[in-house]
Amino acid sequence: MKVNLLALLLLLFSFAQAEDGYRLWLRYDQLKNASLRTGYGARLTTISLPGNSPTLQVARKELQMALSGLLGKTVRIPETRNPLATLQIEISSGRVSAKELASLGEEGFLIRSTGGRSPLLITANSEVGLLYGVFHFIRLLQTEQSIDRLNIIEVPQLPLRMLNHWDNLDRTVERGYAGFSIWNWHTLPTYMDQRYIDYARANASIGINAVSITNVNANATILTQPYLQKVKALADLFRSYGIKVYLTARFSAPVEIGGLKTADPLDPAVQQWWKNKAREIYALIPDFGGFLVKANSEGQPGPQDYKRTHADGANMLADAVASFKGNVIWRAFVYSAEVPDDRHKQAYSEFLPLDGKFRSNVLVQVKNGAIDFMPREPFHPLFGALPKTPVMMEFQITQEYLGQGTHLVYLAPLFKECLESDTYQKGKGTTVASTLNGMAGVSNIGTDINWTGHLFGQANWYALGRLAWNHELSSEDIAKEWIRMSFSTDPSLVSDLTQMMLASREILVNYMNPIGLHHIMATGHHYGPGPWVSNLNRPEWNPTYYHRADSIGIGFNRTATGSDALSQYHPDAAKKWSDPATCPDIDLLWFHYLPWNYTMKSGRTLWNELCYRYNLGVDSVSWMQTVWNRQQSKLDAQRFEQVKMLLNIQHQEAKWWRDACLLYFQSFSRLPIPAPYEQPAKSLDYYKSLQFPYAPGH
Ligand code: GCW
Repeated sequence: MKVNLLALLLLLFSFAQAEDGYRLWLRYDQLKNASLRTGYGARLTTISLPGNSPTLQVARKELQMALSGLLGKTVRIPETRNPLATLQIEISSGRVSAKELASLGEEGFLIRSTGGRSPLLITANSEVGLLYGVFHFIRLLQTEQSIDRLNIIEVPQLPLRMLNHWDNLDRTVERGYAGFSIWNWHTLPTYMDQRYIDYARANASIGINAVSITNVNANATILTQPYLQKVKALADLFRSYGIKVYLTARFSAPVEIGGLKTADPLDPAVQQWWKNKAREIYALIPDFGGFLVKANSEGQPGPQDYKRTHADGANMLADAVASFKGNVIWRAFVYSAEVPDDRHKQAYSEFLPLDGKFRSNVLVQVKNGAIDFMPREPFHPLFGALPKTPVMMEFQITQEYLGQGTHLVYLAPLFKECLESDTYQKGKGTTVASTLNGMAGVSNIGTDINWTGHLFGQANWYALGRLAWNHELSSEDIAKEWIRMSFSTDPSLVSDLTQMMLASREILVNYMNPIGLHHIMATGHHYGPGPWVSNLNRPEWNPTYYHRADSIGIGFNRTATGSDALSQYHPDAAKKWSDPATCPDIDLLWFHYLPWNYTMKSGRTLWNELCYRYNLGVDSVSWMQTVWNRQQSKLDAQRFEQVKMLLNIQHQEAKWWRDACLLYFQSFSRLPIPAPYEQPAKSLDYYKSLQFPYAPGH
């Protein structure tokens, strides 16, 4: 009787709990498969944890929450060591050889079970390693894996796995499409929102170990004492989850908040100011990660204001944090209005001569491509080209150029495409991934109840963490994990949603930027198409700079007869791109200017291929709608409806992209949109007239 009552209560509870997406992938609803549940339950009767430190308390709580939810039973995890426990969680367990333990390093873990009645073991060399092991173990249960005969060794491939928030102190988020910043600076440090805890749990569950919480377009106020107290409160909380806090440093802070006349990095007073500032920060936050810096880029102050180099600037900050073991992450996203060179080439030209000139605690953070987080970009030529400098990858999780808050686009294939690209810098097989020391993702998180606005944005946060941990995971496996944890393990649902996610990025490329077109978004907010824009002050802010369409053809010639950006790549990497005949279609107009009647590999002319791709993109969104709709019965109403409505928007916007771009390019090609395709609904003037003064994220 008692048992039935409990079951009833649990059932009522699960109905009452709206599926609003807040729980992310850490949903711990009771497993539907009863025999699996009993099996797990029998295997997990008592758990032993090696203490009660803050990190172990986090692990204990998570296990209790997960097991009571998934298995529907309360598992007590007493503080005292229990040698008879069925799940033994131990630091540097004696049951594992010294050699194996050594292989786990600081953050890795091992999960082992020999089957039968022998206890399960999770071990690591550190508490945070144990925490990662616990989250991994919970994931096994959530995704309904067998826990008999486990022998898992997981070691992160990159030491720095990071989120970069572009959050302003007024709580707006640059390029944020999920509400306001989750950092409530006004109520910090006294009020600690539950969100901070759930944010840390989510990050720890995917191995994120560093977060930079302020916009790279930085505000010096964050470095003042009242704000540092607020940052300390967050850092104190995140510490138990293995997460270090970084701040963005405004290069002119010594002038703005320090009262100095200059921020020249070679000026001793400036150097001293930063040393004092670092000391002040480390007194509050002993494990402060360090500074992330955008300097001399898009109007931000920097060392070049004083005729110094990026290395001079980075090294000054690096010296200030070095004795505290802090890092300086210096962004390579630079291009200058004064330099007439192809924007594609500028970061490389600027940073190549600086290789070997940075202090050892400087990391240079490079965007995945040389332009700016486009739906598709060839990898940045700086990867592998700075052998003496630790390099971080910067991906953009927030979908500034990929449909913002309303398009379903799974980004793991984009991330993987870059990570697996061959730079050839140290011979064949020098993948981009192999050249990295860390990976950062520009966050897509905000105050929306489901964190990311679009529910599927959660998958991109998840994928970034998983790939930073292990870039060899496949996009498919990551999608499947996420779907199983976020929705259900139903095989047809998993298969349908996986297919949809895997195809989604290419679908967007087709209706937005096919055949290597890029940066033809409306300017400023970057929402919607704007290939016609040509009136902005700086040439490289105009879409016309990038597509170069005229009556003869379209595309950016980056070969030796054009800007020669190709010469910045290793010749073996550049080879396939240099000739239109061998250049893959996906990159064709990125590297080549070609006539409208150029014959593509498909046999279609370039113009017809454009028409084909744009229409394929639109039709594929209809296909996504069909896939989603046919899984309705397997999905909860709230999340089903939300994604359904967003897919409707995506479909309309895909048509908008197609019609606006084809009409505009047609004004040059003077060729018809072939008959089988839907003709544009409105005139080019109509699309040009659309204004979005309050588009988000700007
Ligand atoms: O993609 C561009 C964005 C800017 C951003 C910049 C950068 C933070 O449009 O909003 O500024 O990149 O990465 O610095």
